[in-house]
Amino acid sequence: MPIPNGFLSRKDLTIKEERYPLEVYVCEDCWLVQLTHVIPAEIMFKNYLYIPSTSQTMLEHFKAFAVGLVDEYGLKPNDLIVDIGSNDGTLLGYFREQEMRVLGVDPASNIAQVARLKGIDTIDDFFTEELAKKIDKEYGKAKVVTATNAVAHINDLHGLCQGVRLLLDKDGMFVMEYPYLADLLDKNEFDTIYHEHLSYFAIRPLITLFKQHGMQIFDIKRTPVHGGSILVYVSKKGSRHTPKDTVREFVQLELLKKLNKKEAYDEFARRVAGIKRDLMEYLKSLKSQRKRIVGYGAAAKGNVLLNYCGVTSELLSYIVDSIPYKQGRYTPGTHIPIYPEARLAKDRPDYTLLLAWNFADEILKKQVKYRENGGQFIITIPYLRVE
Ligand code: DWN
Repeated sequence: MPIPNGFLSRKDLTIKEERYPLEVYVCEDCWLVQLTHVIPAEIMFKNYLYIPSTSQTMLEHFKAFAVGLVDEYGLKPNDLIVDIGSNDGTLLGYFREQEMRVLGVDPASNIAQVARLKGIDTIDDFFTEELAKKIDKEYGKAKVVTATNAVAHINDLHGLCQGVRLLLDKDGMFVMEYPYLADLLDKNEFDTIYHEHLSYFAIRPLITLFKQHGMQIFDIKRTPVHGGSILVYVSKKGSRHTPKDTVREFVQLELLKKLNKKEAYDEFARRVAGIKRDLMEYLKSLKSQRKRIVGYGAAAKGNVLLNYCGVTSELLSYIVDSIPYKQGRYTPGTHIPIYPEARLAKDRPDYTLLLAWNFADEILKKQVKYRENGGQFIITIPYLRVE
């Protein structure tokens, strides 16, 4: 598999692309689902093309996240909030609006610059125990450390825990948000398995991990973003935060779903093979009827689906996407050109394969005209359907 966010410019098309094994394993001791082949983080994250703030859904989500946390835990003006994987500072911007002191940490130098231009102090480096010591010295203890869609990207989970523990004040909390493994399996979200995501977390393996570092999960909340995510609240042992019933409820849910049994993962693999077969049969049948098919959303997960299923520009003539960085480039491995979204209503292809299925509501609302003129969306997750 090529790097999932490794979009190519036209001149790159002739250069041989690096490909890497993409194999996902489950540990039959602690049941952590994880990749075995780790691409060096510098290759994937130093110059990064993904920004969440082009999606209204994510802007609303981050605002609710920040306002909710300040209200629920009575955070005070000037409390320090550190965001790991802070990207363009969108989430921290909402904390700053509530007079919190904010600091971003993100290795993507190109996007850290965007955050700084918005006045969000950002360190463009990987979060490690060493960096946590420097932050503690320069900024003091953090009331909250957040990490939205970031922990799964980190290879050294023990270093992360040590750094967070060191940086948090005694009653501080670490709030991590990530796509929930139970939803990934239930909804066949196989395309979210790619090199940026080294771990696919259920709650039980995280309880084991945090316990090794004198920390505990004290609350868990569900959120629908990215195909079903959870917010996990972690504190130091002995802090004022005591575990709520939600922790026990999620552990029971996972045992009920047999996430500690090998069959759950073998059945998932069988369902994924079925989706690949059905999608390719369907696209090829449309092509044989001379239908025009394009893609929508040059998402990292979209690149996984395209490369895994073998969808190339033979089947999809182009993909539209809202992110300026991606327009004018080509998808990794499949070399499909990417254009601005406006092309869809103008060009009116017969079918559009929705690669960014996690934003289906927002995108289908945006493309009412295309659909009123007979355009149809093909959606593959959780099962193949046309809308
Ligand atoms: O964990 C990660 C997730 C959270 O985001 C990162 N490792 C990488 C990234 O994955 P992704 O690229 O699959 O993310 P998105 O945000 O699901 O990608 C959506 C794509 O769709 C973006 O390229 C933007 C595009 N889009 C669009 O063209 N029109 C999105 C919306 C909402 C739209 O209206």
